[in-house]
Amino acid sequence: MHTRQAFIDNFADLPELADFANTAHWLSLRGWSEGAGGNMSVRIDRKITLLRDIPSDDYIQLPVHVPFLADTLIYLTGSGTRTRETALNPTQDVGLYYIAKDGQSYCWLAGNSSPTSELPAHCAIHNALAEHRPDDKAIMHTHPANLISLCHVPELANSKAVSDKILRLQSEARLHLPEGIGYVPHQIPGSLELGLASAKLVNVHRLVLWHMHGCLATGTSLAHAFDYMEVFEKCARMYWTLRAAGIDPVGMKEEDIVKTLTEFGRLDRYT
Ligand code: 2HA
Ligand code: ZN
Repeated sequence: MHTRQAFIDNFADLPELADFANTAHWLSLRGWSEGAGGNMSVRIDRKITLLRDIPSDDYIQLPVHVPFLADTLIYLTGSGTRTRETALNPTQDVGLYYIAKDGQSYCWLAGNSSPTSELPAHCAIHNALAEHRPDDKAIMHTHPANLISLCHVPELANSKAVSDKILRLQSEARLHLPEGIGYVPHQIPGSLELGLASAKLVNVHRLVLWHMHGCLATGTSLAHAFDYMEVFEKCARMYWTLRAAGIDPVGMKEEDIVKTLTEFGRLDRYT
């Protein structure tokens, strides 16, 4: 819990906190974010009135330059926070941060003041989203068992293979995720390298699977990011159910996928 004096007085009323609470509730129900696993952030570019000027000493240098986040605000879950508690008390677990005009430093404004160790990674990914897919303002990272299990199949441990195999198992999956799933080979959890590798992939991919770790989803809100995660997780669950029944599923025919994407005008996003 923070003991510092917040820079805004209406933190509890900000609308994004409901998105955090609701999504944390569902992450917890799904069992995807065990313990303090996972983290979430939301970027906002509207202006917020501060109670006073931010002292220059309050700024903390970022290890990455994020010019597309200059002068924006980011909500981020705190280090060690548990989704099952964030759902009940978002003002305690979520912090609000300001990214300076130079895009090289940040400072805390309100709420939880010990950000997840993945703050630089989240900033790097938001920077890529702000540049390439500005409507997508939410990032959710979590550890769904059926998705992590896919990384244990060597021939599925890359973007093309996992997308082709898993998103074929249900007729609307590829419609939600025409570009397929991005894949980041092993990186140290919480590292900037993991964030930078993900930032490169979110240019096109809504979902990025982290080798033997978990998955990152992006969306216009946390609820939308959760939707994409659910689609992928459902297909992975079907995959494991079929494998357990002794079936190695072939899934939809290529021509049926192409027909479906054509019908919905999304073939140009299919790679
Ligand atoms: O503990 O999941 O990847 C939060 C995480 C880090
Ligand atoms: Zn994680």
